[in-house]
Parts: sequence; structure tokens; C-alpha cells
Amino acid sequence: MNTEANNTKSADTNLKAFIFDVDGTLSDTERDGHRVAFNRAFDEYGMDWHWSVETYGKLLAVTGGKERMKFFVEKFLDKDKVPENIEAKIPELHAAKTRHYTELLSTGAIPLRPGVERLIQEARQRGFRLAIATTTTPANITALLTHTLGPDSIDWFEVIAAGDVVPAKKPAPDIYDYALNKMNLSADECIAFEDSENGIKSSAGANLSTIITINDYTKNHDFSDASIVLDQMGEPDQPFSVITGHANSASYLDCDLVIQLHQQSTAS
Ligand code: XBP
Ligand code: MG
Repeated sequence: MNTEANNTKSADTNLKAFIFDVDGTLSDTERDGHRVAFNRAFDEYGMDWHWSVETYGKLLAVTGGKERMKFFVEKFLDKDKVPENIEAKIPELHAAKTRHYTELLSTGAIPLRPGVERLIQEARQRGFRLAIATTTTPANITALLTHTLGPDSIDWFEVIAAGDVVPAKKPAPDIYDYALNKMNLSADECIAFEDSENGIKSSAGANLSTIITINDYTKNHDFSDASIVLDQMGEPDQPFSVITGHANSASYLDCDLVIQLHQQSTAS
């Protein structure tokens, strides 16, 4: 069992900030959110593209919606099926996709994953600084946070590093480097939360300890650099399963366990 939560950061940790990925980590947004929004945009533009659950899993090899569409054109479409001027049309299509995605989120269709709200609230109470590092479009984060944690929650994150703010998206470390720089913190003062191989390549590339919560699309990814791999953050009445690593006697992810994992990985 987890011990009772403290109200302050433990004195002997140099951990200062939690940096969260969004898609797949805060919420399972890909299959029933982003994928559906892409398909609605394709329908709106009268295109015969349709990304199945399975195809979308392959397309997730590339992060970023515009980049993903380009990847689809280059690797999945027969040459004679490529629409004229598609490169020029992608930004417009992507804007439509963002509109469909944020509309979908506004219906409350996509909740946060188990344990996310609890961990964020505990981290705030204990004075940890919070940030976001993601490839998704800023409007998508605003919509997700507004319709899950409430509109004020956007201000809980002192840095929201997102989308095209860095040209090289994950797996490049740039988005994490950007967030660290904005917070004026070093990598060993922070910990990252990720769900995917591209995500941990990015966070580990920026020298951050990383806690992984897998999902259906990422369960077979390589997480050998992770501090721990969990099926979910878990709740007191909904224990996590440890895929790899050691949770000591904890059954859900709380700040004490985050501190322990951070200490172990920065000591090694
Ligand atoms: C998330 C993504 C995002 C979304 C789409 O990766 O790959 O591209 O699927 O977002 P990560 P946009 O969780 O590693 O950040 O369409 O807004 O680009
Ligand atoms: Mg992710």
C-alpha cells in the first residue's frame, strides 16, 4: 500500500518539476479522438481516405498530424491515388482535423486516464512545478484540459511546449529541451511522463528520467530507458500492474513513488 501522502516535497529530493506528454499519457486520445477527427476531416473534404484502427497504429510511427498525413501519402498510398497538390492542402486539412478534434473533446468523449488527475493535484499541493511537452497542436491541449480538469487548469502548467514551437518533433529531444529551458531547470531536476517509444526517445534524449504508462498502441514498444513501465498510473481502488521495474510496495503512482523512481534513476 502507498503510505499517506505528505503535504510537502521531501527535503532530500532535488526533483522540482513533472513534465507530461499529452496524447496517450494524460488521456487515450489517439484511437477514438485524433483518428476519428482525421477521418471526419477527410470526409468533409470529400476524400476517400479512411484510417482504420489498425492502419492508424502504423501511422503513429510518425508524430504530428501534418507529418502523419505526409507519411501516409508517401508510404501508404499508391502513386496514382495521390491527390494533386496534396502537400499544399495538408495545412488546411489539418486545421479541419483540429476543429473536429476539439469539437469531439468538447462533448466530454475523451476522459483522462486513471490516476492522472489525482497525481496532478497531489503534485500541485506538494509544490512541484508542472509542464507539458507534446507534439500536438496547442488548441488540442486547451480543449482537453478545459473539458477534463476545467478551464483554470491551463494555468497550472507553467510551460506548455507544443506543436510547431520546435521544428523537430518527437523522437527529437527538442520539445523537452525547450520546456527545460523555459523553466530554467536542468534535466536531473525534472521527471517526464510518456506512453510511447517516440516519446521516451525524446525525453531520454533530453536526459530526463521517464515514467511510462503504456496503452494498446504502445504496449510492444521499446522502453528499456524507462524508470518504470506501468499499465496505468492507477488509483487507490484500481491498482496498476508493473510491466518492468520496481514499485516497491506501492499499488498506484503517487508523488512519493515518483520521487523514489527519480532518485533511483538519477543515482544510477
Ligand atoms: C502525439 C501525436 C500527435 C497527435 C496529433 O504524440 O503524435 O501528433 O496524434 O496531433 P506524442 P496534431 O504523444 O508523442 O506527443 O494533429 O495536433 O499534430
Ligand atoms: Mg504520447
